Amino acid sequence: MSSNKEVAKLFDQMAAGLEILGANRFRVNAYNRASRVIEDLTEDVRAVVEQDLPTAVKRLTAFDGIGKGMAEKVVEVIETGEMTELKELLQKVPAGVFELLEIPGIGPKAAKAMWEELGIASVEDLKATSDEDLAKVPRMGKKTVANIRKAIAFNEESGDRVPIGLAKPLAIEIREELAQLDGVRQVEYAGSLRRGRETIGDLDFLVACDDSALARDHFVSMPRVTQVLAKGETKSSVRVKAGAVVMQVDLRIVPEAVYGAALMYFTGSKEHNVRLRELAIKQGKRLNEYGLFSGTEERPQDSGAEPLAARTEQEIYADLGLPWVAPELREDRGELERGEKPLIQVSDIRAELHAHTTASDGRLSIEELAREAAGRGFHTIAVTDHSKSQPIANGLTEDRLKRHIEAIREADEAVPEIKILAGSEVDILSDGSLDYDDELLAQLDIVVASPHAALRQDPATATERLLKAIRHPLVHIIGHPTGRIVNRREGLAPDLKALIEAALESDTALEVNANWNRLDLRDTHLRAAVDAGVKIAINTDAHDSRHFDFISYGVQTARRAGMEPESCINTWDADRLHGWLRSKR
Ligand code: DGT
Ligand code: CA
Ligand code: CA
Ligand code: ZN
Repeated sequence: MSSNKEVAKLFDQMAAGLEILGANRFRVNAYNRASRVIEDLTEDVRAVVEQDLPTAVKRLTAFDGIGKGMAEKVVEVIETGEMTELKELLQKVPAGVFELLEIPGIGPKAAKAMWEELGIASVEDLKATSDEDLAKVPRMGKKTVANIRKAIAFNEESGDRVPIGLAKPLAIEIREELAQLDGVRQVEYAGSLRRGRETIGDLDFLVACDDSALARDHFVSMPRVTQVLAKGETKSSVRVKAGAVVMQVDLRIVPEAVYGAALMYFTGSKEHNVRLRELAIKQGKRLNEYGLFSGTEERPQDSGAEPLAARTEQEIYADLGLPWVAPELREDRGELERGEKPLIQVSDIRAELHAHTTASDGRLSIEELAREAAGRGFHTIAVTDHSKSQPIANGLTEDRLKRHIEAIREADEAVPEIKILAGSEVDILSDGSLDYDDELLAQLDIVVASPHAALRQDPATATERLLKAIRHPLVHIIGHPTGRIVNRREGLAPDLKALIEAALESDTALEVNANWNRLDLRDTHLRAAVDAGVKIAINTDAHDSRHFDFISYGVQTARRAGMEPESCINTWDADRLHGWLRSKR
């Protein structure tokens, strides 16, 4: 995590705290603005400060939105790791009141009101407060109270699980660190991360090495470790903190000869392991984390039995008469009967069909976006900026879109390596109508229709809304169909079966939005769509060049759904893809 984000967070907290204490608007705004500016800086704020301390304040004030006072605080934070003023503020406002702000729908004003009027100083307090009492808080209607209750329940359900997009980069760093140690022969993360789940409880590392003491000692003293939970012969556990991410990390050191068996066991899922063990027993064998053994005696390794297979996962699956099962499929959802059908992989993806430019809220120009996509070996990139009902995202009015189409046509000439499609991510309004009229939509090569607002509709209304968009003859793809945000917003809960039927009938594709905050459709819903034969698009929704990397999260979600490349329109060659797009014109 960049230090920009960490520093910005402190300023954010400061602003919220001041607001809770009823401080002057201008002061609150100064912190809010500084937080936003720092978070959006393209330079690393730490590097800016450390480049030359005596002139740091002066150079920081050159950034729009950072005055002298804020600049001094930035320098203090970078130099000392803390902000004195924030520490003082934390003496006055209980930490639990800040916790309230984590609940969607509760801002500083509401937190302040609840704290002052009812003495609510933690989420626990809030839970214990009756609806009647809560409704006594100024500007707190019945509906707000109901929404807060829902948000609390949702937060509890998602618990402390970390989104895969935050857990995976951390895991990759830890893996690199362990791999570099002398004598390490094998190292891999197992568990839910290897299976590609959308959120991760803890990280599970496996190491086979010559010097287990060295690996263990290094593991518990890695830079991000904040607490050592266990340090034992075969298993060690630590808590790490990297930016805003706090996770438990387990390390198991195993002999190389049984590495495959251990990797298989600790990759899970538990349910998949149970199935495999049942299968082994039917075959007169015993499977555990030390290998696959003949005979059904428990813990055969204790009596010195040699396993039939243990070194690699492949050998073990083969001995059970199975092809190797991709980790993403190991959820006991029929994977043992799947056979050798191909599973989609990142290298199959040849087109990006949902991306934004500076015309709306993206950071790249049309040409920059096209060159980025071409550099990734794609034959097609669709420019799909936001439509007019998204003013925060600088959505395009009809006139702007018409000019944008012309600019896209020109860019297409200028960048011959790739086909640039003129498109739109058009809003599906709350009643299912689209944000542009048909005449304008018909001029576009590709239409991605997505819900962005009114995401708390009841399921029946949401279903009608999405059905209308799916059946619209000019729509190719439904973008992030539910609008959910992992761990933060549930989004729409439409009747998926109805959507799938309609998508099949009207030949409309459903999207897997690969941004790890979305992963929408989610794996289980996607599986139903794939099984029914619906066309699927996997798009990164890129707003910047690095967002193209999100594709791996989308593809992993698709693999969890058992998707073959064929189902995904982004894998098709240019002729086939363009032909299908034209069939809706
Ligand atoms: P998480 O951490 O909640 O995201 O999910 P996992 O799947 O990583 O679960 P975790 O960390 O508790 O354990 C890692 C793997 O170890 C799990 O997927 C399967 C295996 N495992 C752990 N405990 C058991 C167990 O009691 N029985 C079996 N069969 N497998 C287990
Ligand atoms: Ca785990
Ligand atoms: Ca674990
Ligand atoms: Zn988008």
